[in-house]
Amino acid sequence: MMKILDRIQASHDVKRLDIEELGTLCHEIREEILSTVSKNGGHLASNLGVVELTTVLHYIFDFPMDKLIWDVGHQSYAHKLLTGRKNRFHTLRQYGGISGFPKRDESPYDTFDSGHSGTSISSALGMAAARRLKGERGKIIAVIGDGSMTSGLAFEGMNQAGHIDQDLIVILNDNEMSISPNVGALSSYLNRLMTGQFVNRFRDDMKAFLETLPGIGKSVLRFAKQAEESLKGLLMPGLLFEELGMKYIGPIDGHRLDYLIETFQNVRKLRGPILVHVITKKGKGYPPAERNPARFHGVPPFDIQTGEPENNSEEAPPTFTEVFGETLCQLAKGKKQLVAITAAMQSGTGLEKFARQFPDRFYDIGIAEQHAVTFAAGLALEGFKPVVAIYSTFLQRAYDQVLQDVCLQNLPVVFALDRGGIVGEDGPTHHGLFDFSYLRHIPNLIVMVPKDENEFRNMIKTAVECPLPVAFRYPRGRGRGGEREESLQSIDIGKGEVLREGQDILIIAIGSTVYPSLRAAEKLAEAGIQATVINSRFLKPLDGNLLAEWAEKTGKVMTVEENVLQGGFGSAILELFQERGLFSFPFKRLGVPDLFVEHGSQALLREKYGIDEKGIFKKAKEMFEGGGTEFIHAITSEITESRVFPTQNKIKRSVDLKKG
Ligand SMILES: Cc1ncc(C[n+]2csc(CCOP(=O)(O)OP(=O)(O)O)c2C)c(N)n1
Repeated sequence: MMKILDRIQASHDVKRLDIEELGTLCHEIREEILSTVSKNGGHLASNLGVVELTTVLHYIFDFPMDKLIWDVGHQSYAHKLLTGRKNRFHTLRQYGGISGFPKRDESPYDTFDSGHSGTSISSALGMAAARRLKGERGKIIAVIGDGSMTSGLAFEGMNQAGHIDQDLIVILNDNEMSISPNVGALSSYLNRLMTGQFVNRFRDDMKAFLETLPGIGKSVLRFAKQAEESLKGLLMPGLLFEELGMKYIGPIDGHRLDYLIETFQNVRKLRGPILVHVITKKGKGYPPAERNPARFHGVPPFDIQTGEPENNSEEAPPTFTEVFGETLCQLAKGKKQLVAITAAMQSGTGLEKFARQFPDRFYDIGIAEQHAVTFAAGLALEGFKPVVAIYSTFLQRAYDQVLQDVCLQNLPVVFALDRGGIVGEDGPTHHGLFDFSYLRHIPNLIVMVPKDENEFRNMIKTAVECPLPVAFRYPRGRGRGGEREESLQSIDIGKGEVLREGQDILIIAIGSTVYPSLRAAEKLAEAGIQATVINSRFLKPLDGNLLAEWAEKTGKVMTVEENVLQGGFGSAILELFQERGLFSFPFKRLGVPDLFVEHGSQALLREKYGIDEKGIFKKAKEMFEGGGTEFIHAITSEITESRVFPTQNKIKRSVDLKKG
């Protein structure tokens, strides 16, 4: 039998349904999400929680004339299914398939590309302001979770929203969870609203007051009672939001279609900034996710019956994240000043064990990366050794704090940058491809990049013992396995290592590109080309003498990095050679070109951008065979190539944009 979902192309199809059909539609959406995410991986629990809310928004509002903005966007699957993407939904998060986040170039119903928390209110407010300036009609709606509401940006948006009095509907999707249980004062406040402490007190006060009014009191009371179920909370104060200048409506059961419909029918008629507080259950409808919403926040493919991940081999090497978490616990035992900080990513950054073992020295500060860094600066000033564990992409938020509050004051804060490089299916908002470029130029900061687990463990020790600001950056995924060296050794700051010697070409690699470079060198040897491979280990400071020595010995240099080429590792080596007056050899940089990398598996994307073993081999061979062919940066080329020209003080510019 044809499903209702198969007939839905857009909001106007949803509007034709009656309440029973809407219920069936919700059921079908859940099945579709569950089935697809179990195969492709993705954000399961958040999506299951907003099925009714999404369906009702499409039932009440007129998208895309009205605009719907999803904060983070990880919960937009139902929205995608209701807006013409059902047939492509099986390609979710796969290379060339539909994205796991809203994408404007994917659909006119996707209003704002998101992926990072807290952007919905500001972007919605901007659109609302634009509508007013243009004299256009239409509602602007931002849906934001209680976790994302803890980010400073959300409050900056609300602060302005209440002040400029634009028409704006903010829906607070409160499931009491960020990825882990939500934290902080805002979370406690919402919890009190939800459990009705405010509501009951207000209701009692209001009732007593109305009853004292002769004549009108009783009829108003009757009306208030009738309105209560559908307009639950219209009379109830969300004081915080009211004080910020927004009308507060709620809390409303986000799984009751009838309540949601009546509420939004009324909300639609209201003007000014409004906050609708909707209560949902993360993982709703799939018992394993309801029981453990944190584990099902973002999942790899799993078995629907058991909820267990596929390919869950006990023998698989540990992930870099796990190695980080374990090593930090090991170090924290002997170092009382060591504290760990996460911005709402306790499990994502591998800090669960640390939180259990050292609860007094663990801080989950909410989705507030800027605060995390400056908070760490304060701790460091008082003699502590804060380790801020953060995904590379999210530290982008706190660039100024790293520079200004930590490095300018030379404070010994450690930055553990997880998910450096290509992260895979989460795509452009989540790849950690800019950190080499945004950290390399900051004075006082040391940046280390491990090639494998043992080196990583030693780097963590080195960082924790270092009296300066240090960052180490590691990739998403598993390490190489192999024997674990139990005792930890400090690494000499700024020392690289020669892993293989050969006279024909020098390959300088860093982090995740070291082993592929070594494998490529083996293949090159089979083709009669002898490569030296240096593991730089440090992005900063560089081992200038070692690199210069081998550049001169081999006469051809190639750098390989999993970062954008602009301002990255290869650029650093070019600068180093320029400073040392080394101009007399061909130079090639491999890395990610000047574009935003799409979503897809890590392996596929590394291959596409030529930074896997195959790509390194191919380019090194070409370079060896092509000898001194001169190329200069081609903006449109996939791989930027450059040559250092043999003029001592002047870099001659070639206009030849021929590709290699
Ligand atoms: C700036 C930033 N930091 C961290 C994250 C990682 N992250 C993705 S979703 C999420 C939790 C969001 O919680 P909430 O907004 O309540 O949505 P829910 O998943 O509970 O529906 C976090 C921390 C992010 N996307 N952006």
